[in-house]
Amino acid sequence: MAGNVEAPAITPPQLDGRGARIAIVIARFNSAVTSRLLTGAREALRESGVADGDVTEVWVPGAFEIPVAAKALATSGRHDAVICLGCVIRGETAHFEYVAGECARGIMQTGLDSGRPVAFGVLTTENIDQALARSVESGDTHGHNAGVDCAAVVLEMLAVLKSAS
Ligand code: INI
Repeated sequence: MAGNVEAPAITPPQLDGRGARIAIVIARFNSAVTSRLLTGAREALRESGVADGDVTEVWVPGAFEIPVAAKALATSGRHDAVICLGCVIRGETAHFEYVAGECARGIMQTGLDSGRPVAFGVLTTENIDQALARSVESGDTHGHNAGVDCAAVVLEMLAVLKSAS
């Protein structure tokens, strides 16, 4: 119908993670937040059937360092997909723009260069409260956890890339 701007209904895919080998890069900077993202991602992967032994964790100093580690993991041949977790809080300086922007650019480039799913689970917020609301612990119904989202994203994209190849 002309002028109809209603979005089409989207059926969430059944995510079967059995056999998927997933690497997770986590920034230590703001680790009170990033460790919560990690817990969310790991729990969601487990719920989708990914074996704990098929998940590899790699910690890096800050969000700026995520892309180089993600690229090494994505091109190693040992992992099917990479989840990138970090937290950049604006604060008072322009440093935020450089760290957040270059991190995002590098993560996207890693996905394009490697041809593998690389999920962007780097929070970019004005303050710590916003970051905590996007990294809630399981059972907390206020807010969400971007690590959980990333687990679903890489499994869906693995299925997408499989059907496209
Ligand atoms: N790294 C982060 O992950 N989050 C931040 O909020 C942050 N701030 O605010 O500066 C940050 N900086 C460190 C950066 O990621 C690098 O580790 C550092 O510049 C060394 O390369």
